[in-house]
Amino acid sequence: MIDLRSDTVTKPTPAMRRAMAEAEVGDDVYGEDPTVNRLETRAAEIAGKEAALFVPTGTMGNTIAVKLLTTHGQEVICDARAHVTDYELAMMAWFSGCVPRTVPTADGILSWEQVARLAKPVNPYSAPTGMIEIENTHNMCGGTVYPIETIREICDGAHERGLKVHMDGARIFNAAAASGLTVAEIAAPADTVMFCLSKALGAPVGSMLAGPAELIAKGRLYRKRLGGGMRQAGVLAAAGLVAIEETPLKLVEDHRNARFLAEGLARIPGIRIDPKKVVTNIVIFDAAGTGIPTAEISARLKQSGVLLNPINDREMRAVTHYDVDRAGCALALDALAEAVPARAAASQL
Ligand code: TLP
Repeated sequence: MIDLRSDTVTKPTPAMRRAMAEAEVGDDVYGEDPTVNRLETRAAEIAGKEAALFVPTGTMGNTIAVKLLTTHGQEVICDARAHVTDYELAMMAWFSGCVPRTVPTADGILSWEQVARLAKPVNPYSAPTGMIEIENTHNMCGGTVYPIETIREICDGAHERGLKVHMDGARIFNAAAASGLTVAEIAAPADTVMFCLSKALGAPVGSMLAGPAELIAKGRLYRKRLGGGMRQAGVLAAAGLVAIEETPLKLVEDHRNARFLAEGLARIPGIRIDPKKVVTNIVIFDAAGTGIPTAEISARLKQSGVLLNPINDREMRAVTHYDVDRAGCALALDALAEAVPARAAASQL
């Protein structure tokens, strides 16, 4: 199977499996797992923050960040297709008592002007703004990367008004590979940053939440409340350590494969995509012009050994990662061209 549904589907590499088997462990709820401690120290260093917390999932990392940076009854300003509002089971409401104030954007990138217009102080009518959430890279907008100046403008503006900023950097290493900046440079203006070990980096489990030491210490208690107090988690952290040291160097290859896919897709009648906009590992394309429902395209592809998910009736998403190489991408394109015959596309034009 050529699995392009997500970069969450990667299997641990032999080096990760070896590290997991050999990991030194202890009880992490007592703070005694040396491998988890090592991962947290290293993650903080890479993110350029005082401390970091190992959490089982990106959703838990974002959930804890919102809790740390807001109080009940506040608004969280985010892009309209942000993961934190669309794919996290309303955790900001459930756990933190906050509501999202969503902003429609062309490519998932907020601007300070948009945020400034919506940010509200305490008043007798509306929910005051608590924090701004920025997603970098932006998943559902096709892996778009925030320009560093925009991040700085949003964070500076927010801080001047006493607002906090959390960066959902699930794929911040892809943003770093695409921009030539370090993860620390990208995350510096934000108060907290979450990044995933289990997405593009390929670890089997885990994400990191990084920020000021005092906040992260508090975050540790929220992690426990959410059922995330893991015990001999060093077996998982060991794979995470391999992932943060070894995989970032390979991400440019995933980005090249994503561009290759996008260019091939643009040649298939009925499919719409601008390959120039594909700068990281996520390829989102509009298949409405094929006249075939996206769920049906997905089903046809599966029969040819290619897994690729619809996002909605029009759009589909392909995500590249280290378990699919260039030849795999070429096969996926052949399967797609076969799944949407030109005459079906032509009948819709
Ligand atoms: N994204 C998953 C799905 O949930 C859509 C994927 O396949 O891409 N932030 C961003 C930007 C994400 O893309 C994801 C996962 C998360 C947070 C949550 O991470 P997990 O799945 O570890 O809770």
